[in-house]
Amino acid sequence: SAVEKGKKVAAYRAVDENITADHKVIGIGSGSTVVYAVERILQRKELQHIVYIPTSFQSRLLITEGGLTLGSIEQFPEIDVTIDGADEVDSQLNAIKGGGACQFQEMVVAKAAKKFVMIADYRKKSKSLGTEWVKGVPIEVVPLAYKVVMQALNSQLSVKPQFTKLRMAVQKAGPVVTDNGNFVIDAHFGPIADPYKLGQEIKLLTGVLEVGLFCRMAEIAYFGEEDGSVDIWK
Ligand code: DER
Repeated sequence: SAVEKGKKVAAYRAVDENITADHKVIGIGSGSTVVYAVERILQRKELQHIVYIPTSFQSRLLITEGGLTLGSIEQFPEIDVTIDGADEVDSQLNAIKGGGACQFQEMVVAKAAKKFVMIADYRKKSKSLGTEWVKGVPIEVVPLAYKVVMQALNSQLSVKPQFTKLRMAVQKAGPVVTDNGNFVIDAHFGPIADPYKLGQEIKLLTGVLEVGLFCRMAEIAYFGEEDGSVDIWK
């Protein structure tokens, strides 16, 4: 499909332009686009010696099933480059992430990297966060606090959410449980004028572990187009 083709060309270009044989530690994000990044890494023999750091159980599987060297962020707290997907990206390279409920480990691994690179298909390009991705900003919360966080989201922020929803699992009864044993609340605000400020406000609410707003972090973003070309934002 055009979307899969877009994911692939973006991922391949990002790997080819950002990972070299002299890198020692690379962070691997989560989701479906990053699968193509690992596919490209596996095609390049000179990248096989590098240690790869996961951002989720899914990401860990990608690394181990590819036969790549798996490392932990505890062993390698300094990362050369982290490559990850995104749910929506604005022209300042602010992003909504967490569609796959992995944003806590993704944030740790992205922040530990000297260079953070995002890859996506054309659907993720946005003029303002909250206009293309309308499922809500993913917020990872400690389970016992999810109700009080929900209340705080609806009463203590400078902007009111249009909805706040506890993310329910599809093939498991009850809520989605993250790799860290937590819940996810999706809060939709409509177009977000100041994603950085909103992210900071939400992060301060008691019970919140991490917010899926990755602002002022990425150095470059690759978007695969339907015609197989790649649009690069930096
Ligand atoms: O959940 C996440 O943060 C993923 O990186 C997600 O944002 C991208 O998933 P996709 O590559 O399957 O669109």
